[in-house]
Amino acid sequence: MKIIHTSDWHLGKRLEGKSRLPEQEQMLGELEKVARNAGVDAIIVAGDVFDTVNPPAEAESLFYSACLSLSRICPVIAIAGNHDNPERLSAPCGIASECGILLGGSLNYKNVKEPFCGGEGFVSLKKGGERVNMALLPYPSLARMSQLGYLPQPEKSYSENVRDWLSLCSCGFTASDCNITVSHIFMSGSERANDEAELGTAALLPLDVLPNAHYSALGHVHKPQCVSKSRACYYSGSPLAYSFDDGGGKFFNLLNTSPASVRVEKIPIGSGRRLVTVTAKSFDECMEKLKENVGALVRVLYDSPVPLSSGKYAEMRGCENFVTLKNIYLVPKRVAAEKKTRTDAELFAEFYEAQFSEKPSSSMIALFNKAMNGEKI
Ligand SMILES: [Mn+2]
Repeated sequence: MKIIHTSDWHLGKRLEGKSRLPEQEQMLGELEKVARNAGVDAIIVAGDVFDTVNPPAEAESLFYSACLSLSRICPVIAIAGNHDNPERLSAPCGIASECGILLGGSLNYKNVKEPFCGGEGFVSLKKGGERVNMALLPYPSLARMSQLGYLPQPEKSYSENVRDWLSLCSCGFTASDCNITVSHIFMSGSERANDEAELGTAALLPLDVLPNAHYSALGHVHKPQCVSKSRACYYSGSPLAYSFDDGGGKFFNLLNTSPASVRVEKIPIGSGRRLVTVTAKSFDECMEKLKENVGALVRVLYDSPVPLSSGKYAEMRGCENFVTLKNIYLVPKRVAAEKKTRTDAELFAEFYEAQFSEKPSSSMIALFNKAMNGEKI
């Protein structure tokens, strides 16, 4: 069978207030095309479907319409990540199951409909003589598992509890078929982007929490990677770059399964804008670099002692691809020390001159001194 593994869509996510929904829509269109062209038999979304537990309606609308389009090609399986509300994700499971969509927010898959068959913690799919078993564990925080009735054993560590929950989910694994673990967890040995803030407080887990499977389809870390070849443990990564540090390629993992084995192929994703960081020493240079990077989303590191006027900053914000500006100019220590020995009026005069290219008038300085003294002006 052919199965696509993807995760961390974060539908509804904004970058410093900038909507990524058009790119997310484009990416889902691309996924549909890949699935159709490759003749895919199932699509796995390993958590963080949405960016927040209370996603905006436009993100939900995109998810359900994409699921419906994808379900016309093959069954879709999505589990909850730490960013999803598991109950909310699986709330429409009745309607979804009519369309061959499985929304996994719990461990109960006993009543799933065709084409799935399942039990506690697992589902299976059949095609011809081939069967693929999937152990499905949504983001297993202690609180969430307790809510589902899977109480952690207090005498055991968190890792040991996760191992137990995963082993429960793997009870549908069979020796003669292909077995896949699907979860949203943080494996030790995985490499993440520096400013990847999505990972929250999830604890690092050792590889041996994973049951023996032919492939582990994980979500959580946004950088695509194979954590362990021998244990076939993979993060598909997010399909779009969501942090400025995340500069690598983006992929859908295409699994070619046969009884008791999986071959992995990475399908590059063309959708989505690049996230670019530029450094500029003047306003003009900022504008130049923004022009050079039309199409990307740009973070400007501003390295100048001359502050930007509010008018110029507004002009910069007016550029469609501008995301954020960070002042990185370091006041030399000597200057900082000198500033301490000068009066407020002297510092004001210097600032005024830098802003308006002329010295402040004596009446302006008098006004400044009055204001500093708390006098009425
Ligand atoms: Mn995520």
